[in-house]
Amino acid sequence: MSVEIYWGSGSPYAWRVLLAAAARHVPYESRLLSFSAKEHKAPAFLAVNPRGKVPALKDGDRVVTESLAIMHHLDGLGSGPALFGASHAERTHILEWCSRIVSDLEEAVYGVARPLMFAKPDADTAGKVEAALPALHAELAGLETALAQGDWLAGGPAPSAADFAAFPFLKYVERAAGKEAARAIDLGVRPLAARYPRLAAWQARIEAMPGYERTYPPHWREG
Ligand SMILES: N[C@@H](CCC(=O)N[C@@H](CS)C(=O)NCC(=O)O)C(=O)O
Repeated sequence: MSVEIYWGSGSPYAWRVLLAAAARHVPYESRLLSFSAKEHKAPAFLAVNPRGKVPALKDGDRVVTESLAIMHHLDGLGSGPALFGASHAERTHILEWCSRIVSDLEEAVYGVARPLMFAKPDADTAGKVEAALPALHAELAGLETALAQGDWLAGGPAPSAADFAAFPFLKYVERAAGKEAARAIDLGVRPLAARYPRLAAWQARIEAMPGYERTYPPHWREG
């Protein structure tokens, strides 16, 4: 029996998990929930995850929540290069990267993206975004530097959980940079390749992965 993955379109956390399933060739039943219809707060899903958050994975009677833990669970089910490394030393390094992404990259991305994605554009939007830009660029520069050593953030010949933890946040900030409210602000992320050529090439490597298309947020295709 294949696992079930509950996810929402555009959730960077859910996207991580779909990328991990694709990379590890884990077959899954897609349970796409509609945020606008509040399906993630409906009784049917609260019975799976009482916290009402996606992603969640169901594997028989077992439910796993939290994107990093779900990626780890998928790692145990899949084939091909392990997302959390093959040795203790590799796992330590990959977890180090994942923690850095969760604590620093996410916050830096949200600082810039949230005022553009959700707030009503007003005089303060530009101020909030501009105040958040240095932290974002510090994180992006850190990723760019890491990619000077090889194709993947945590090194190694194949993508790890660190790459899939970071990738959706890069896409998220690029999408925010395309919003109407961002027109008057130079965010320095579109096109990404202009300032961060290695990051752009890394994105392209992930996008070329078999199964990538199934992970792409469906409502982003509509604009
Ligand atoms: N730390 C969680 C974050 C999950 C999360 O916040 N998901 C959002 C969607 S992007 C959600 O379901 N939010 C609904 C809510 O918080 O009520 C993870 O890594 O999976």
